[in-house]
Amino acid sequence: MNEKIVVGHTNPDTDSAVSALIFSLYLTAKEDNFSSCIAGKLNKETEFVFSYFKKELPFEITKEEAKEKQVFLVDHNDISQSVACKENICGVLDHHLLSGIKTNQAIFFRVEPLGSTSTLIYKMIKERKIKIKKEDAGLLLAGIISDTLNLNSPTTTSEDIDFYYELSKIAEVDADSFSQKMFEAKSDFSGKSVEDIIRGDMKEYSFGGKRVAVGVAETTSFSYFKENKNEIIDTVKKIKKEENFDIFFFCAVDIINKNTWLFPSGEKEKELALDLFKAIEKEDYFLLEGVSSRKKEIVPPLSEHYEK
Ligand SMILES: [Mn+2]
Repeated sequence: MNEKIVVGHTNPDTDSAVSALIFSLYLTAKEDNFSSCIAGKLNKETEFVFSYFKKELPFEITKEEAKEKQVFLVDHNDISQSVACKENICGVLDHHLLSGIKTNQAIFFRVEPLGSTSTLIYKMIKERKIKIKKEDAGLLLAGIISDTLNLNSPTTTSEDIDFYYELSKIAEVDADSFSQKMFEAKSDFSGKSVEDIIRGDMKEYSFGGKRVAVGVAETTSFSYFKENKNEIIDTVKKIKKEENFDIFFFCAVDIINKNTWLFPSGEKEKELALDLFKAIEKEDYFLLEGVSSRKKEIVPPLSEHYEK
């Protein structure tokens, strides 16, 4: 029997890393031995969360290494964001739009439109009346905080809110001050190149046969992006070319004031920014006022545009 793993999407974020760890424990208790993995290097926010709760990091895995294993996907269901392929997927647990994924066999599949995969995992833990450890509750809380921007994202649901308070109680964590520390860690770009930042949270989609990619950097202030905008513009163009994307946007998101600076990589992207997002054209970038969610506000108009 092949080894079984639980893994989140490539360019892992906090929700995908904590989901892989906690859901591997859930599955191991329920049926079989699962280990947890991450599909790439962690960002500073996620590193902060794991060290805060003194948890060991899931180990990093490549597409090549994953071939030998049975792979349970958490926090994604899109092959273009995965180290898995349709031959070795053994389950999906997620909160994103459906990608039309095809598998070779019947698999466990649960997707709910919640603010985070962490929310869904805690829902399942409650359904089975399992007692959760203090640090594990803290990790799931961090997943909710990260994906819902501390309940401020338009993706936030009533279950996210309820579980946020329940989990912070169990974890004995003051969620507001903890979220501030997470967001400071997230906004620390020191030691990283502009290219690292643009590629750090980049997601790829296939819409109407087009390869569409959207990178996001969440921050508490635009100052880094103001200072580095020329290099950012050159780098988004370079990445689009290197990766052969049909469409590529990079978005800097001010998670405090909920505004997005959209950096288009070409003329087509500029057109889309004006048509689809009603963006306000600035000298070097486009302003999306009141926008903070790739999942709810940036990807759906792109998907609709190319799938129709
Ligand atoms: Mn997520």
